[in-house]
Amino acid sequence: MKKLLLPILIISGSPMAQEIIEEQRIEKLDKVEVIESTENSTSTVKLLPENAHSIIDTSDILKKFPGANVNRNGPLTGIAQYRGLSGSRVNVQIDGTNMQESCSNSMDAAMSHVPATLVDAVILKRGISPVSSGIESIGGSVLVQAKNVQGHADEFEFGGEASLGFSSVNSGKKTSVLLSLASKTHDLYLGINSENGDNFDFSDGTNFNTEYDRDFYLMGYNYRGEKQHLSIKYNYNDTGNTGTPSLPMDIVYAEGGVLNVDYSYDWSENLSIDTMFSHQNTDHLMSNYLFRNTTAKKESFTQVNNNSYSFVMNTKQTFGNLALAIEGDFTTHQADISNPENAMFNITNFDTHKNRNSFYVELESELNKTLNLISGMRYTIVEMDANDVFSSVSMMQNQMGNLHRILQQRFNAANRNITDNNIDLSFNLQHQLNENLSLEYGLAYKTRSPSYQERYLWLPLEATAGMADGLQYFGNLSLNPEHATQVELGLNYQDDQFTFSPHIFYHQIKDYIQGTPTTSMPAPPNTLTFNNVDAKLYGIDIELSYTLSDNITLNSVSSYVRGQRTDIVDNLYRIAPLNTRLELLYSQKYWSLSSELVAYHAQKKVSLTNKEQATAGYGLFNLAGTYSINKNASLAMGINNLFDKKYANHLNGYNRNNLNLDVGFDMTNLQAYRLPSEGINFYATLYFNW
Ligand SMILES: [Cu+2]
Repeated sequence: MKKLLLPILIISGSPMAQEIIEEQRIEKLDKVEVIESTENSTSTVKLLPENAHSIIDTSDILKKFPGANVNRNGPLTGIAQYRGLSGSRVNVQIDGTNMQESCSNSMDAAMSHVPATLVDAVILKRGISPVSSGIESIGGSVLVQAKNVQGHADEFEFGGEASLGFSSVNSGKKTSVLLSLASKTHDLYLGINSENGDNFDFSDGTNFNTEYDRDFYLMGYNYRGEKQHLSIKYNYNDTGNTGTPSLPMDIVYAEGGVLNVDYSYDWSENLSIDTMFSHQNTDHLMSNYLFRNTTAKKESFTQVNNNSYSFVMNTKQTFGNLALAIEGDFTTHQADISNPENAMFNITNFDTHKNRNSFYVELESELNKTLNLISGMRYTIVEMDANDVFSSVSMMQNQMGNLHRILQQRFNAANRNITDNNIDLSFNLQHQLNENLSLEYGLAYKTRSPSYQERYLWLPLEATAGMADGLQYFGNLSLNPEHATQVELGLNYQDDQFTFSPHIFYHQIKDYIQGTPTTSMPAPPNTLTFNNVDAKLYGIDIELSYTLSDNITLNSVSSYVRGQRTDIVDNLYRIAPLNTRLELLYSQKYWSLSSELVAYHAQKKVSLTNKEQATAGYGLFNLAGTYSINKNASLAMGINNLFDKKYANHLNGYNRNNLNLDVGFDMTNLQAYRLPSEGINFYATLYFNW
């Protein structure tokens, strides 16, 4: 499967590249490296691990990728966005497992699962992801690789690394340790991360409540035989009281993780098999009174349970490299709303399952010396169902009781067992024009089945996978899957001094799932119902790097995406505005300095249907430095938002916390106050390795 990766972008180092990186670490800290891949002559961009030093949440790394961004609902709640699509449209995998969110509002967002200190690499397949990258990948694929180790010596060797970090804007502290015992054939490792922070400051005050508290553990074992590899990994995320001010509730806790077993066997040079099994279980409690002043106390307890499998056969044939695979997953979601002061109050929000079984075939063929084609076809059966629901409110003899009673009866009487038969196709053609210049053409047809929220949200609630638009939604049992036709054209130029890669794309999405004004009755005013509409997204993202001298490099990433409805005149909701990053890096043998300009355009192309408010543009200036103290220790420090600019990131939502006085709150208008982002922040991180 890994052989079929398209141009990928990697932030921080992968274990395979660790040796190369070790050598370059001192000299090229923070440099974006363009490495020629030997596999398909496609370029791979890498940033070194130290680049994550100012980041709390792993998803923030996405802002450095062309075309990518993050919808942030809290300090540990970052939802991946790629080219204007987010949520379940983006296939986020942690160590090869499709990560499931327990929270019906995605507070435990998949990309936030592994803390930045224990992430080895974040890989984004730029452009159209081949069908092999995931079961539903309409909005692209993001892979997070947690840290791992690989020994090289005959005898076991102890190894380890540790980091200690501080950030001033929120008095944030983080500590991480990774210990390993590794040899040529066996590796054992254990990683621990602990972090917490207070509410962050901005120039006019404090953003209440953005505090966070999390511990994270990972452990694993690898076996490398001559023909077979086995790896067993387990991770566990223990998030405590953590704010999500753009959502109606906050995180009381989210506890759970993934067990992943991967086994591969090389039958011969031309045939190998790769099998994977994983299990995930996460429990989560959220409440509307933890950090807020509430008279009507509510809490929601959610659980996710997932088992997934994959069986991939890779063969080398005369006509190319062929991959055949069967994979799938079985997921249950439960969410129950209760009132801690009234034991009689009880609402089944969700009690659903979603089973996906999928088959794909993918072929990588060298058509001639300059043309490389990856073509794939995937067939997926998605089967979903929901159990009967109950609301204690339905027993009340008033208007609210009437609403709950009718909706509950209607839902329980409906057929909720739904099966979708989905087909995905993808073609990626790489054309090497000369030594320095290549063109990429992509064409795909991708499908996504509705999420359990989009299908089964039977009561009008804001349980919408972190949309954070302040609106209540109804699910819809008659939704069709989304179908996207995607076209991509990319140019990659690379010489000793200069790299330049602009990519343009166009997506036409039929049956795009979007909330539209509710027409069914009874319904509270201003409620939306998930519906199939039509949409298109198009844009360009550009990556550029210029080596001015041995010590000075200029790096830049720019992204533009436009999302529109095509059935009516409206814009798509929560789309990143035009943005660019320009970094000037000066590096010496033992230290480096970088200055970065980040500029975001205003976003006025907002969704009227979602009552989305425009945001102003802004520019930020960041400074960073690194110093290698000795062979075993280094220091990274910097200042973000040097001029303490007050700004609102368009993707961070509105304040929903009524105690967040410095930001402002209006109960009658939930879109009244955009959440401000961090003011000036000084941070420092010490690294050790042995
Ligand atoms: Cu939640």
